[in-house]
Amino acid sequence: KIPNEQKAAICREKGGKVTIENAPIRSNELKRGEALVRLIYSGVCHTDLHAILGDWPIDAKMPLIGGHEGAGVVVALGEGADEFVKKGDRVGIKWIADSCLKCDFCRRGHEPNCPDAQCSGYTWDGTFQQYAVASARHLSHIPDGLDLESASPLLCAGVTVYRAVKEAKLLPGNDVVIIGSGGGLGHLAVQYASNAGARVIGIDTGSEKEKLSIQLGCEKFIDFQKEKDLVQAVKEASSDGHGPHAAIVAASSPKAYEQALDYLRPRGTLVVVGLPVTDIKANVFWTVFKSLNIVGSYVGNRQDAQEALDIAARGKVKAIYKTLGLSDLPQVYDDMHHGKIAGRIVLDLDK
Ligand code: 8ID
Ligand code: ZN
Repeated sequence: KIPNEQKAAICREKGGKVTIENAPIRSNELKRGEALVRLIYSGVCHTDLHAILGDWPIDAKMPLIGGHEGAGVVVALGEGADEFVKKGDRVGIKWIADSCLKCDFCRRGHEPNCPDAQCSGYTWDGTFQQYAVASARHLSHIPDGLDLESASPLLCAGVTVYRAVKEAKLLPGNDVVIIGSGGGLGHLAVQYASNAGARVIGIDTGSEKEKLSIQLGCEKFIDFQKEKDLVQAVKEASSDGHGPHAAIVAASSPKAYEQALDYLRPRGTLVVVGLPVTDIKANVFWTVFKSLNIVGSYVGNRQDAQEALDIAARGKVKAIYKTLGLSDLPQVYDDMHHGKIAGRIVLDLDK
């Protein structure tokens, strides 16, 4: 039985706070293609914090229910939604809430680049609520053998870095640096990259994130707060001293981008993932002389999501998280702002 009311974390103004409130459930007004998902868990991504702070050039809807790593069960279907999901299916809500599936970009699998793409927890109410309305065609199917709790961080962090590893075009044996290797995205990037046969160098700070990075597969770890000459240290950490083949920036730090262009080896690839409010300053001469590649990587498509989940269901990748309650979200944002979170925080939406 679907109740009339639920708990949700709502942000009412840009730069404002989130408050836990009673909110209506739209179960009787599902539109064509929509499904109602009873969410049990949601991960908290740094993007959710950027959204409420208003960090980016595109505004989030307000009032906003944030969140885009939701895991739960389908409980109601709008007309036609049964083409994609059935009641009782275990599903995930990811960042791309919807896209047209008809345009040039969608047809090529570039769903995040669809001009009509909707984003969970940004342009479309997200997963910090117990019952979310979703576009059925963009729900991910959570494989058997993967519980909802451990699946949730994969729905953004996992998919995003899995795709970023693909964009890095690594060959087995290549060196890759993961910047932010102890964070939500980074700790999963370390695992997906090791799985792809790469040799992983982690950069982050503090002993907890160092331990996590090493435990998950980094062969070298560099603490960016302690290391005086980071560029030199990364080059030395690479197999042949010429620098790594790729750098995946999974940190919201402007500095990380400047340094990466300096330590990458000739023909190396900078994968732009972390979203600090900044420009990338690439020197033209060195970009040409070293023949560098700079590629933006924006979450992943439906297939990337399915693959990232399957790899985890097969036990090759495991999200490391701590579970708190929905009511703890304000504190989680505070800790995130201060860089105190190793791995991910998952919210139990009933607490
Ligand atoms: O599709 C995308 N491109 C996408 C998808 C999801 C998230 C982009 N993001 C963006 C987020 O908006 C955010 O800007 O990726 C960034 C990282 O998200 P996250 O993993 O959820 O954040 P986190 O858990 O806070 O981890 C960041 C880590 O970076 C470290 C921190 O210590 C933390 O562990 N870090 C920082 I801040 N500066 C660093 C530096 N200079 C650094 N690590 C190494 N060097
Ligand atoms: Zn995210």
